[in-house]
Amino acid sequence: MGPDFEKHERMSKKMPSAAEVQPNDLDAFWMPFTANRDFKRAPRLFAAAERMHYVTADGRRVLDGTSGLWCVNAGHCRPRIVDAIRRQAGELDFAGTFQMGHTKAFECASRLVNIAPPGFDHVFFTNSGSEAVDSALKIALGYHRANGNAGKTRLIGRERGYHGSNVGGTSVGGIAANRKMFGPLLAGTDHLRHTHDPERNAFSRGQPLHGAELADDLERLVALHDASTIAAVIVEPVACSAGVYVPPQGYLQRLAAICARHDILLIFDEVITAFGRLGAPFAAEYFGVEPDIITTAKGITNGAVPMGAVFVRGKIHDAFMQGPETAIELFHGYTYSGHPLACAAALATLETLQEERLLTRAAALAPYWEERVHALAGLPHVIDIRNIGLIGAIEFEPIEGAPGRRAHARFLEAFQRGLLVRATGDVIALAPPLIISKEEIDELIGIMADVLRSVSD
Ligand code: PXG
Ligand code: PLP
Repeated sequence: MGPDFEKHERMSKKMPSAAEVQPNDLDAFWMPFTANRDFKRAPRLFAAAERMHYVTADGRRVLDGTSGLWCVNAGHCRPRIVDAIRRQAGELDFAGTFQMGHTKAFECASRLVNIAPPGFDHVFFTNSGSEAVDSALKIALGYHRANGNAGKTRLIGRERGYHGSNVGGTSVGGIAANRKMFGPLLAGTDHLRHTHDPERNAFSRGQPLHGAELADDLERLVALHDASTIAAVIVEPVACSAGVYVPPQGYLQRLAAICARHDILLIFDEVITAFGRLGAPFAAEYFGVEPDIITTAKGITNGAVPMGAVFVRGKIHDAFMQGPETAIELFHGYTYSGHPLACAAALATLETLQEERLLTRAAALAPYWEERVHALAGLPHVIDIRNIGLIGAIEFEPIEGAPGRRAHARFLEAFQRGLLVRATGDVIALAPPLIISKEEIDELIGIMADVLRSVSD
């Protein structure tokens, strides 16, 4: 045992266990998307997890109604995935993928394109959804330039869209709170109208009936900017983060047709919807739409190691492969693109998802889920309920002058009662791991109903 090891041991002995962390120790970590001061006055800390449950630092079991942050699709701490990461860490900790490689990255890419929609033959690795989005936007720009259309540079997002927190994703994102602090952001972006229409579509089950025509908003932007300046449109097939907006019937098909007509690339941001959330491996297949690029992350490794991936069609990859063979084709990438631990985790995740048929299980559960989620209609302040696949959303009438407070209060009460949900605006979003049983769905909805009855304001 060398001196380094002893030093490490001494240091680790000084580290408090999760159960010993006191509020004052919470100061250094500037938490993302969190009311830091409020959180640190009464922290909510997890110390362990298994399958459908978290265990808090003080030993309470909490049913996971959100798959962590929409990522733990196969449930927590699955042994095959844990073992694969452990083994990989001892075998090859790191190898770069710039002008070098390692076998797991190639194996992982090949396995992933096998389950991707037909035609998505190539995959570019990143470490998060945000990086996947920024990579996809750059690939779209490079694609048009390689094809002699260097003027096609404008990037179109959608109101209420979330595409991560990097500068590109924030720029095409459509959530005011995420944008307003950061100045003009990326030049040359614009946004489609969102599709939320509670007057016509409240309490829709699955895809709402009204709103396919909102896709024509892209024609408005084409008329304004001209198609020769537009590189790509990026949308989430189901817009989850800003409050769960299910696409109206026919909307995505219509958007894809307009993109094709104008040589505008269609990017589906499937960071949440890929890997089984809707009951198909990818939302593109679920909706029967053919985008040009698909961004993924989260469920790709079951949340166990950070990873993202951009899937591209052959025509896009091949457009870059025209120069001399010794020339680098895409000047873009991350130190940890295709990290060995992430690749090991992704391979083990894929095996778990396939062996347990989890990529399609949500389709079988969806009718029961829909029934149970909509049973919450009529409870106090509920103004809309939405669902698709294994996703649900309950929207509350906002308190005047205090938007978001109602959902936040219900999120806190649910946590006290042993259920993790996610509050966004005045919406509670639900997306449990795909291994959930019908009894656990009943338990989740039962706790939610108690919460909605017991919180009075
Ligand atoms: N695109 C989409 C569609 C996402 O949902 C990202 C990109 C960014 O991924 P990373 O890995 O960089 O976070 C996301 C992430 C929530 C919530 O509660 C949603 C996300 C992240 C954290 C919380 O809605 N989505
Ligand atoms: N900043 C500096 C100074 C770097 O050297 C690097 C990578 O080499 C980066 C940022 C980018 O880091 P990453 O590749 O992990 O995204």
